[in-house]
Amino acid sequence: MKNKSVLLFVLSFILLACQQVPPPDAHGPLPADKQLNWHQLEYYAFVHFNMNTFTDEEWGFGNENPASFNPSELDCHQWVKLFKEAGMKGVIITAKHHDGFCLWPTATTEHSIKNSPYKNGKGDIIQELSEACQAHGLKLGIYLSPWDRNNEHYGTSEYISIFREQLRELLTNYGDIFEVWFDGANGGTGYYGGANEQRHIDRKTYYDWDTTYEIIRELQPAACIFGDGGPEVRWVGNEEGWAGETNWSIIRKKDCYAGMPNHQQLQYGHEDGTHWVPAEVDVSIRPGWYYHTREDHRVKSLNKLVDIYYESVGRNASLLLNFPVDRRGLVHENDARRVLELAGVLSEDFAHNLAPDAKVTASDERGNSTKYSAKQAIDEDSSSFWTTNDGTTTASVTFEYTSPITFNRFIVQEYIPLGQRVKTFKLEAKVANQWQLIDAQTTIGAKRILRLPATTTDQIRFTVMDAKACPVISNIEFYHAPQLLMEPTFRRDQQGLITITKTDPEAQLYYTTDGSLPNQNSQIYHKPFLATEKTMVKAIAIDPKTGRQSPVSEHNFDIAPTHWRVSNNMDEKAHLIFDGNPNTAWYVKGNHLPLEIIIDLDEHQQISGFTYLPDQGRWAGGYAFTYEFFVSMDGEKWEKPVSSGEFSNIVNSPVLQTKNFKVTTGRYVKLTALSVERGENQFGIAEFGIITK
Ligand code: FUL
Repeated sequence: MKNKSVLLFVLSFILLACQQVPPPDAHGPLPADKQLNWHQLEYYAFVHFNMNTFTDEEWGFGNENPASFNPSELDCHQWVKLFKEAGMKGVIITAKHHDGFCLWPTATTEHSIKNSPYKNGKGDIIQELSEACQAHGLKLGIYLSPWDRNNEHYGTSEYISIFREQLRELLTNYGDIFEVWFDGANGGTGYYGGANEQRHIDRKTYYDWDTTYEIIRELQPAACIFGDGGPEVRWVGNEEGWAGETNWSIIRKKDCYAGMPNHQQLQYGHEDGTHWVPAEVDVSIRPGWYYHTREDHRVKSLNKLVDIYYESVGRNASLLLNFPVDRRGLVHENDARRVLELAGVLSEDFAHNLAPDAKVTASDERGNSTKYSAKQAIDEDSSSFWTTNDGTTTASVTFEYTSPITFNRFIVQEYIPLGQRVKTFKLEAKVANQWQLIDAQTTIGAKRILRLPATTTDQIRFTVMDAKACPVISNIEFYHAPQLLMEPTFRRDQQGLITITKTDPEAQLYYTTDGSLPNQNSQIYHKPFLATEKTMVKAIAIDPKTGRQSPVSEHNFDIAPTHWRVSNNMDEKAHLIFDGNPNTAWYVKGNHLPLEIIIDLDEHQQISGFTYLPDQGRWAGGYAFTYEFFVSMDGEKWEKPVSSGEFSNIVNSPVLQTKNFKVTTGRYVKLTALSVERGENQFGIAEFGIITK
């Protein structure tokens, strides 16, 4: 009898522990259901394909002729199949960019595909993409630029009605839309129906965004709305492909809007945020967002893409990777190959999860309930979680293995339906009977992935050191990723000495300068070599032990700037713009605009273009925006500019700017910054180069 009542007591205790311990209360701003669905996507494609593809621009002025838009082999199935194979879950397309050209036969303007030669004006690329997405099971998103440099009414309320009508068409006729993407670039010069003028708008009031959002919520209630500061998904504050290591999914909404100053704070979110507005990392696989033949060889390297993945998806953000679809209407072979290489690396990195093999114990489990035990974090079920008693903001989980494991990747996820809570955490491993710190970090959020030095151990300890409320962890994983053989990188100094660098000490470098693909039979690289003429260098790293090969990297060097000098400025640092080092910059300063540099090339050259790399510093400024470029025989007589215009999008994306023009002979060149962005009266240059015939 006595035994029976003990048993009953124990049983009811267990039952209580299992079933009746309530989960923790939610903490802080929470994600809406549609945002929770969006968090699941993690990785999806951006497609910049529109008028700029055909005019070789990044930002069209708005006066382009619809007749220019004419892809020869457009195949949305090719894009979507590739994206799917690469592991992506959706695609967002530039239905209308700043130049106003519409990829669908809208009733709102004549500036659309219906007046282009494509399918004799009967084409509809949003329809084609929507069908391809449905056929291959990807989600469709829409980029609709609020700024419209074509529309005559831009700047008035009439344009707002047109813009909303365009949105209605897009959200009504093409099935489910998962994200609506509003760009932050707004107002400025444009064609505007022939007015050719500057139009300013008040970014905070002009669009009356709340009314526009109502349309989206009515027509596509499941779609998330992207904008610089949200409302539902936010920009990450740069176009370089990274989120902050500290990255809160919450922001103080009142401080965030398109064109906000200090938009860099979007990289990190706000610990005291008032709304759930998670970050999306948008970055292009090439320097530009749009296709330019000259960038066929400038597809981001595999290691860069791997970094981008880990620094976006691995830092509590999603990754929106852009493909500049080419003039045929296809994703270019080089881009396709590279993104599949990335998929290959990721599937090798995350091939075998070592966490479920461990015996896990936690320092604290809520109400001693199995429902919230540490096991729930390694069960590969994201709806279950480990959590602690209320008031506990420091707690650990220890993983024990019967025999040592080696790991170099760590994944941890918070159960975000209850809010983002963890402020700091660390990871330790027992090595030679001592706990050793492997890494200490700040926020977690929907997903945090750490790349770590490979560690062999039979005990690992994960500790939440500080949290806003008791930690709620839905998932923990460990992996042992293979070493990645990185492609070599190049640098050439002012004298013309080319240095090739590898990251793997074991590997051997091979290279060619005749355009052929390098292999084990090519020239072995031992030390820097001289190349002062136009030279295409290709290199590969090969591990002699395993035979593993890096991807091939290549660089097209023009003539070396051996004897060049800035002739209108004696500053001793001016040579930094020719030193081949993108991380050193020089500034032309003055009391007023324009600011100019004159370069003496030492000899006459046949010049067909120039390159300008702005200061690459993270908080740099002095970006030339509108410019003129001149060529002169003697440095005294300057004719009309051989090239002029703008370095579109330079502030968001300060990548190498390339301008081509008709071949002109001269010894002196002049680059004039008519206007600069970020920093008055200073014009910053990291590198300057010319393109010879
Ligand atoms: C920027 C735009 O100005 C670029 O052209 C591009 O569309 C990028 C995704 O957003 O702000």
